[in-house]
Amino acid sequence: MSQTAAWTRESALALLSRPFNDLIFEAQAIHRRHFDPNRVQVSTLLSIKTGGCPENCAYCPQSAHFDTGIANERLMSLAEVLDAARAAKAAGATRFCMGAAWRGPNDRDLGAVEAMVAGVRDIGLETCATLGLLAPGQAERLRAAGLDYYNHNIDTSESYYGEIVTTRRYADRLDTLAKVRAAGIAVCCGGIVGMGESRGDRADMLVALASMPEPPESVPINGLVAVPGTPLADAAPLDPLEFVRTVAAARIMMPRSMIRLSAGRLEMDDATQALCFLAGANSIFHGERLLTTPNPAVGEDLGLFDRLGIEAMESAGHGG
Ligand code: SAM
Ligand code: DTB
Ligand code: SF4
Repeated sequence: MSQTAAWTRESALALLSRPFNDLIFEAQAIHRRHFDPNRVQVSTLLSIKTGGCPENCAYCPQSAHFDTGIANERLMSLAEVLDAARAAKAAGATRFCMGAAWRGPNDRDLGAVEAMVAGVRDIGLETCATLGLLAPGQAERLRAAGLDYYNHNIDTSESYYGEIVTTRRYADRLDTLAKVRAAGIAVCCGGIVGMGESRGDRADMLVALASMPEPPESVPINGLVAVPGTPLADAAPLDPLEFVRTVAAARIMMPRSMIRLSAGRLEMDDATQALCFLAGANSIFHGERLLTTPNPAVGEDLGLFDRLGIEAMESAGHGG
């Protein structure tokens, strides 16, 4: 089922629908061609600006449109961010990702983020930021400050996007992704599954990612964290095996990208996480908090790595 022709909705859907064992076997075979199967890259997240976001993403606890109990906080200070970065490094992370609940940064806030990026880099961590939509010139500024990766997810298929967000268009996301790429920053782009989308939507999302002029260096696959107060609070949980299928298809369709088993690990048992690594996931978010929601304890992750014979990667490096 390896293919060189461009992926289509039909071929991606056929891939996602293959017998489970065939799908996982192929994903693991492809994974081994490009990566050490027993190494996983570890990133830590920090919410540098929490809550009060003007966008209405139906999954997000930080949107000002929903009452989720998350207060609108100010941008963190440089010293607080650097303390958190040092702690993340000490806990074994190689990349530090700073997230802000903005539609996009204004120029003054961007100045503060530039200082954070430079400081985190000096600590010896790869830098990543996720700040929303970027205006012309902002990606270049971030690159000049030393930003290695920019996270900006397409989240779902283009046709399902309007069910999830109405304050911006799918095309706006693609526009920012193009700006990030043009500025020479590595792209981290993926999506969320379990939002009531169909397997066809998951196929479309993976095709969109795999068909970018250059596929993203990192592809986070998030399981929806259903947060009370958000419109998706009562979304029916996705079959864990369907999550594993999505990871496997991402690995096959983007053989050289890092596939990140992202949000939703707390809701997964260890065997499901192990299947995700077998299916080609080779990156996780490490640390007890994602942005606002909990993530497995550091000790639990290290214990799982130990049981699976997995070691944390030193550094993925650019393009890896
Ligand atoms: N505001 C910026 C933006 O939207 O790009 C950056 C922060 S935003 C929280 C980053 C990503 O987190 C979103 O694109 C989405 O994929 C993911 N995310 C947010 N809430 C989530 C949830 N409840 N479950 C899973 N993923 C979530
Ligand atoms: C990504 O794809 N997932 C991360 C990161 N990129 C920024 C965020 C997950 C957020 C989960 C909900 C929360 O903790 O607020
Ligand atoms: Fe705002 Fe990002 Fe949350 Fe959407 S996902 S509401 S843009 S913080």
